[in-house]
Amino acid sequence: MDTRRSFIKRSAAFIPVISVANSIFPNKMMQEKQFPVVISTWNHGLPANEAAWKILEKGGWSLDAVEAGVRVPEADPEVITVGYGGIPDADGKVTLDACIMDEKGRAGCVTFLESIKHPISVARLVMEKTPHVMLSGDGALKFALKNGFKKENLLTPKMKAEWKKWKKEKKAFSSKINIENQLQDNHDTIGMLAIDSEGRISGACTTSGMGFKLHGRVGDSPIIGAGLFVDGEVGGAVATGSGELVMKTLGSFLVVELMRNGKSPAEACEEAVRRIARKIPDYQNHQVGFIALKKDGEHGSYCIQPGFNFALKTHSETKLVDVEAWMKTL
Ligand code: SD4
Repeated sequence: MDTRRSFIKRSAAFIPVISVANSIFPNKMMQEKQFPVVISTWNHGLPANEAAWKILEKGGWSLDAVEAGVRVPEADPEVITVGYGGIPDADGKVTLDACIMDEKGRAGCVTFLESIKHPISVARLVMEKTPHVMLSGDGALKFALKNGFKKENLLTPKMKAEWKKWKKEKKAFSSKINIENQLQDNHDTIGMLAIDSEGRISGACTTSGMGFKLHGRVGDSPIIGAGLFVDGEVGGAVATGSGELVMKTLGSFLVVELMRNGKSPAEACEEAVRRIARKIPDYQNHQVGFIALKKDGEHGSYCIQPGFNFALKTHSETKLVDVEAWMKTL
């Protein structure tokens, strides 16, 4: 039977164990509540997050989760801005950009890659199997084929017809993207950030880029610091929208640095959009959206034009979040 004395004795032994555990794992309690967490850009982020979640909920690594997540829109021909079925360039070729980064700051990218359905997995192999960060064009294709990837035709009949129509109309090349397209179709580049149950953050970004771009054009999405940046000590950010604006301001790196200096993810994204608005004269003709995730699980976003959203998944929530826009505040 429990006497008061024996109870106090057992409790006294238990209390130091808890406080020692809390001092060794100061974020443990918080992590159990908030992690895992995954966020990704646009409506197509919802099914992508589900694929990532399958890995995260089993205690898997965020790097595996973000790769598996973004492979979903890469393989989906209905998503016309990523991977298979993506809008071709001015020459009628589907050329893909992707990058991936983990909590240790390891990074891999591919740019201007043709005929490979899953550029994100090639980017991961660049990171893991080469001393380099980026492979491009024919070199990236050669590397992919050497590592077991299969050549596939990524131009769907639907996109071939769109390209023919575009050529016939002889529309001038335009660098304005997302505004009309986004409002009609509401889908675009996929960027994803995830923190696993051990608090490790990773990110991935993959796209077919701007529709009908000049052959050889590479956007921000595969550029570390522009389309994606992850620092395991701080958090991560990804961008979507007109890559030229993001590259000129090194947007994702900026968002992470602003978080390092104390801004919340939402404040950091807003500041990066304000930077674009200050530096780039015709920014009003473009869309750019950032999403950011701090290493404690706090997330936020901001964009130029209304219409951008992101998908969120945690233990307690699965939802799309509409993002506040700079143009609404003018
Ligand atoms: C690019 N940033 O190639 C990509 C395209 C994109 O939302 O994200 N669209 O410029």
